[in-house]
Amino acid sequence: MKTRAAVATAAGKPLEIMEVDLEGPREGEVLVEVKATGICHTDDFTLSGADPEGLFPAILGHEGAGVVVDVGPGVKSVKKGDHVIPLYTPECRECPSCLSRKTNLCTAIRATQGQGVMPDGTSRFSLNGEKLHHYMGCSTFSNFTVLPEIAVAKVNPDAPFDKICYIGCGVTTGIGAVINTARVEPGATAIVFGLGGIGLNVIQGLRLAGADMIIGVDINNGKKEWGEKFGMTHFVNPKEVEGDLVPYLIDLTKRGADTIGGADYTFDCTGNVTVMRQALESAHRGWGESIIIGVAGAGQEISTRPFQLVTGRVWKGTAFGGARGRTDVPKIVDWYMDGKIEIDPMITHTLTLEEINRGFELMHQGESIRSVVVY
Ligand code: NAD
Ligand code: 022
Ligand code: ZN
Repeated sequence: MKTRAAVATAAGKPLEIMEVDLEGPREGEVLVEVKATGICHTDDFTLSGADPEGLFPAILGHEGAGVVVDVGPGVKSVKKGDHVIPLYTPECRECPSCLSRKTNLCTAIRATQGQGVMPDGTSRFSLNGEKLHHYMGCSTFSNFTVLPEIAVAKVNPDAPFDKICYIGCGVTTGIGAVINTARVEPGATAIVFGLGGIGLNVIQGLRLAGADMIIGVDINNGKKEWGEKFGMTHFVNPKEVEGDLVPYLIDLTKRGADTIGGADYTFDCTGNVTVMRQALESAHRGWGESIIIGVAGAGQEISTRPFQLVTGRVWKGTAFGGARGRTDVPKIVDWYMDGKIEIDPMITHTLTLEEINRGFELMHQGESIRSVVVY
């Protein structure tokens, strides 16, 4: 079949909207009509050429929602008409990682996904007979896409596509980091570094978990109002702090009889390795945990003095918020439908596929929290 897609033809070039060829689903695969897709930082990282693993030409996009329109042989868990969210972190429930219960990083199709092809080693997308790469196993910048059955989460059909697509990455990453990775308890203190599309979801996750003190840190004062909307209790702009940021934050988190200070949980949502160090060092001595969510540039390194860990701070990271996609994503959609979490105000721009490059510009300019393309 033919489908309309935004194609990444080469690194550093704007996406080109065109008709491409798409083969139907093979064994264990499903054909999905993508109804909406978010534009996320990783799409930009790859398109820019900064991603050493980026492949071209490719169909990017990994934050979508749509409807199953066809299934290949052997598919049992979904059927035509089901509403689904594609998963860049699949959940096979059979590999050693899934069975371990210790990680969400399913390994069933990991190698081929990184090579931009389906699990059988081939691509379903082509243009004039030339192969186009899949991206993060999703390729949601195409109106129709083919996905492995284990890489779709079946969700409530009443949920609006143009909002729940964000659950395909940003919402689940932020909320999941709080619930699954940090396992924040009621009454906790927390610091969130970077109040963008991820950090705001960490903040609403902290509110949901019952955290008492939720400190947001951002170099952009415009983010104060945004943080407050989702549960932030204190705002700090590092550029306006006299002296060093870490001692300032440690002092701010001193409560009652605790004269040591430091937060129970801190989250990096910037991808900046200097900020990651500040986040670790502003965690409480003896038990504070710091969670890295931000993705740093290729080859970047983090550092701290080992004494920071010897004295009980814990450094952790999280991918897709530690969420097991087929199990957890439908629950987050239900939380949205039940009004337990908010998504609508974070979607600041809705675009057509033809306008997709403007979505990337808005992200560069820091104008958007999230831009969503509706097909
Ligand atoms: P964003 O650009 O919307 O937000 C980043 C925020 O950080 C901005 O508000 C910016 O002003 C602020 N900031 C920049 N430098 C800062 C500094 N020195 N101190 C404090 N604040 C600073 O980005 P986003 O969409 O929220 O994504 C954040 C990061 O999360 C990215 O690196 C992205 O790739 C990553 N991410 C990771 C996962 C995962 O599974 N681990 C999933 C999705 C996104
Ligand atoms: C999504 N991300 C950032 C913004 N939006 C993002 C990027 C990478 C990962 C997670 C989220 C990530 C963390 C750890 C891994 N990845 C490796 C997982 C593994 O090896 O099992 C990651 C993922 C997918 C891909 C590359 C890296 C890919 O499909 N190319 C989950
Ligand atoms: Zn993403």
